[in-house]
Amino acid sequence: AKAPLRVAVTGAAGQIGYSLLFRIANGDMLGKDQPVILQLLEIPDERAQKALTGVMMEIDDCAFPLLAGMTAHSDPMTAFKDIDYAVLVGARPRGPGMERKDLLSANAQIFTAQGKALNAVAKRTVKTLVVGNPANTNAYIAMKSAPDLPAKNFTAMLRLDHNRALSQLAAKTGKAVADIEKLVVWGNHSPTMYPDYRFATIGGQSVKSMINDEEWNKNTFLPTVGKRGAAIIDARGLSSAASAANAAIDHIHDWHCGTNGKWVTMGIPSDGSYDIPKEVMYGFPVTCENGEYKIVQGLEIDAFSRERMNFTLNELTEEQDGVKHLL
Ligand code: NAX
Repeated sequence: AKAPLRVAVTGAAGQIGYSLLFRIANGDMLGKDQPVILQLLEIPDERAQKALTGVMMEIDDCAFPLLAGMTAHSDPMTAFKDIDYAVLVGARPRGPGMERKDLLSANAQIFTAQGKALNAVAKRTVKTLVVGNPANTNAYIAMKSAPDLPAKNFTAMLRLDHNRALSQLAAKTGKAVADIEKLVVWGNHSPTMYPDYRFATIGGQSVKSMINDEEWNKNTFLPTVGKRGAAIIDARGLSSAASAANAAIDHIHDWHCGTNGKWVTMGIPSDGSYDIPKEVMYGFPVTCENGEYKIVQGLEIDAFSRERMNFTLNELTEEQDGVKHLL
C-alpha cells in the first residue's frame, strides 16, 4: 500500500471546506489508492474551532477507508508540519465599508504568515493551491514569503473559471463538456479574466468555427463567465462552494496525477511566457505530467486577445504593487 500523503486545508470549517474535505478523504483528489492525512486549520476563535470539531465528527462518521489520520489546528506552524499539499481556502472576506485596499492588506497578513509557516515546516516539495480571494495575489504573497521553497509550487485557482467556461461552451454547442479540449482562461481570478476558446476543439473540430459568432463571444460568453460568481451569490444568497471545492479537487488531481496531454488552466508564477512579466501569478494553459505543470507554448495572440490579457494583467500588477511594501 502507498504511504499516506499529508494535506493541509485552511478555512476548514467554512462553506468550501464542507464540500472539499469529504472529497479529499474519499480519494477524489489524490487517487483512489492514495491514503491521506488531513491537517485542518481554522482561526483560534472558539466558534470556528467548535464548528471544525463538528465537521471532523462528520468526517469520522463517513468511515473513509483512505483516511489515515486527521488533526485540528489553530496555528499554521503545526498545521503545515511535513505536508505534501496545502489547500489555502481560508481568507478574510470583504466586510461592510471595507475598501479593496483594506481587503488586500488583511489578506496579505494572513498569507505572509502562512507562507512563512510553509517555508519553515512543510515538506520541501510541498505543492500549494490558493483558493481564498484575492486568490492570485494571495498566492503571490505566500510564494514571496517562502523563499526556501520552489516558487513554481505556489499556484492560484483559475479552475472554477475554466470549468464555468467549459459548461457555457457545452451548452452553446450542444456537445458534451468532456469532449471540449484546449480551452484557456488567461489572467486573474476576477471578472477581468479572459476565457479564450480560439484554440478549443470538440472531436477535432474548431469550437470557434462551430459557434462562429464574435458578438456572442464578446457580449454573452465573456461577461457570463466573468460574472458567474456574482450570479451565484444573487441566486443562492451565498458564494459558490461545492463548485469551488470541485475545482480545487480538479486542480490538484491534475497536477498530481497528470492530464494525459489535455490542457487545463492553472494560476502560476509566470516564467515570461506570452510576455507576461516573470513572477506574476497568472492563469495560463498548462499540461501536467509526473507532478509538474508545463505552459502550453506557441499560441498565437491576436490584437483582441492581447488587449484582454493586458487588461487582466494590469489588475494583477496593481494588486501586487499594492502589497509589495508588506512583504
Ligand atoms: P467561508 O467564510 O464560509 O469560510 C472561510 C473559513 O476560513 C471560515 O471558517 C474562517 O474562519 C476561515 N479562516 C479565515 N481566516 C483564516 C485563517 N487565517 N486561517 C485559517 N482559516 C481562516 O468562505 P468560503 O465560502 O468557504 O470561501 C473561502 C474563500 O474562497 C473566500 O476567500 C472566497 O472568496 C474564495 N473563493 C474563491 C474562488 C476561486 O475560484 N478562487 C471561488 C469560490 C470562493 O468565492
